[in-house]
Amino acid sequence: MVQNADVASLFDQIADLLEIRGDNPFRVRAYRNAARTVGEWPQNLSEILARTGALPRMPGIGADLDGKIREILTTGHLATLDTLREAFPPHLTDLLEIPGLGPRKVKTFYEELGIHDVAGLSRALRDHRIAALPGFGAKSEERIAKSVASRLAKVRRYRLADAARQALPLLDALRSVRGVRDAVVAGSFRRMRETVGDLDFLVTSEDPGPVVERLVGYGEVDRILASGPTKASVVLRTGLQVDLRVLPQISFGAALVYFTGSKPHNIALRRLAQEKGLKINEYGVFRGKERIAGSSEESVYRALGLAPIPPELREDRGEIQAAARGPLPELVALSDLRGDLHARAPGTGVINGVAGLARAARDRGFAYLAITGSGGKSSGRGRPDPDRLRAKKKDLDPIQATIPDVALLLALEVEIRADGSLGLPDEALSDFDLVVGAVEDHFDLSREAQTARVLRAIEHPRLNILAHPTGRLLGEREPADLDMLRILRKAREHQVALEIDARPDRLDLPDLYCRMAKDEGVLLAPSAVAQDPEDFDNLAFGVGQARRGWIEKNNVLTTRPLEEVRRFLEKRT
Ligand code: DGT
Ligand code: CA
Ligand code: CA
Repeated sequence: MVQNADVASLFDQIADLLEIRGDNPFRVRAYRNAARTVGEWPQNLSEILARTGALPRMPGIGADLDGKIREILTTGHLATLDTLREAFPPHLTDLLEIPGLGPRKVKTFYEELGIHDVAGLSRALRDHRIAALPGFGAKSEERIAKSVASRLAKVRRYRLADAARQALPLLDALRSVRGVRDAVVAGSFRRMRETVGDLDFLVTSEDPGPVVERLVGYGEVDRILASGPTKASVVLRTGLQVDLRVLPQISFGAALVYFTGSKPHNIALRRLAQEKGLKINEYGVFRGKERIAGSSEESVYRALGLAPIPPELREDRGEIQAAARGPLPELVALSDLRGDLHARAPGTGVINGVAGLARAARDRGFAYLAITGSGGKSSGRGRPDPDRLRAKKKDLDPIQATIPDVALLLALEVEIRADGSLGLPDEALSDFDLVVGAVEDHFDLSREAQTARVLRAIEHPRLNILAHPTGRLLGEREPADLDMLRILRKAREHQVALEIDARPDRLDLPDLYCRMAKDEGVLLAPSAVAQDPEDFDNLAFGVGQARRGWIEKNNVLTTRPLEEVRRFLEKRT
């Protein structure tokens, strides 16, 4: 369901682009005002439209904007914006978020120096090309450089897997303190967001002092920001901040809800409590002075008339309305997975490498594992050699013999070229159990061209899985500009599954697209893309994205038995 904030964001983007283009200021202002009105509107417009067939009358929203809001609510996008975007590079508007940079300066940077994203601006600053621009000079260049640096520092977020590597030993350390009953990492970490800003530890104990001492004395601590009787904040050597709260068992549930967040979810809960004449805070749920819930999370949600809500869903994306109607979907769990369709045989020592991966798969209770030979550009120098890949099939036989409980499939990973053709001739694709296609370059094509490229690849009769569909690299590369709805519909039509690449820097397919995939009936395939046995540990984070996308067991291809997977791969129904 489209949220009011999504509508507001599209209107803001129009205003940004119109401003960069130097459009009529009144028109820009109309979009800005509409963005604010819609963003602050107390009811979900999408729901109102669905229920009543009309939008409420809103100040400053005339017939034209009313039509545009309907267009967004019903189609998920806005043709006016799509047309406008075609005229600009996709990340140009990121520059507007840098303090001190308005549309006029961004326009100058773009037109004079071809700067179209923050990275480009950083390079220009380093080479002192900004100071050389008419009307700028060394002083203003320095000011801009400071803004860029502070913005980059402020938005520094840590990948979920990296945060986990730091959180888990600390969690163990806190759990081992005498008197500690429960210890969890709440916040965005518990919600399995793809990146976290900091770690929020909650510990229950009747004796908080030693818990706080353990944290501030922890070996990885670089500096102590604050330390009190029941709470502390520290920064680890990596720069990651840790917030700790120690509390009595009786309010553990309420504190878990409060500090797991998200903030929008909490705000919505508080509003719901008010409607019911209740009060909710980190200590419990109260009717007047009487405390009616708080020791467990379940008690808190029940007291508000809600089914318990899994942490991954707590983003105010419709979970509260759904929990008021009845139980939430049973989300897919790591233990539901029966295999992985994308593991990588290292170039040399194939036998040892594959055997290690197969044993790791067996230890996880997997029934199948696809080993991927790379046939595209990523195979390195020279032309792809289908014969060499075919030879790998024989390599698998002796390994299969020693590890009979995991069926080893042979997959081919093939590049999707810029025009959407596959990087190997059709004959080469037929000898494999499955074909995994991936975009590996030209991430900056226009939305239209990028979408057409992927659509064409999906139409290829041999393609089974679209790997890391958006190409995002967390903190490094934005997702490619794609019309995901069209891609999902095409994937459904051609029996292609979308991968959730669980590698720490990808987590691609992102949560919102997972949810779209579910709505469109497209199957997902979480994959560790393992090269080493321990890489399979990352599957937990891939499943986290799926859970954030409301994915259930039956939406996932690899929760199915081998025979069903084979039928899917052979494109029989
Ligand atoms: P992060 O750390 O940026 O990845 O995101 P979170 O969600 O972990 O946010 P954080 O660490 O600032 O706070 C943890 C939770 O505490 C947050 O999800 C909700 C709750 N919280 C923090 N500040 C407020 C607030 O002002 N109001 C309410 N209702 N909840 C808050
Ligand atoms: Ca946090
Ligand atoms: Ca925090």
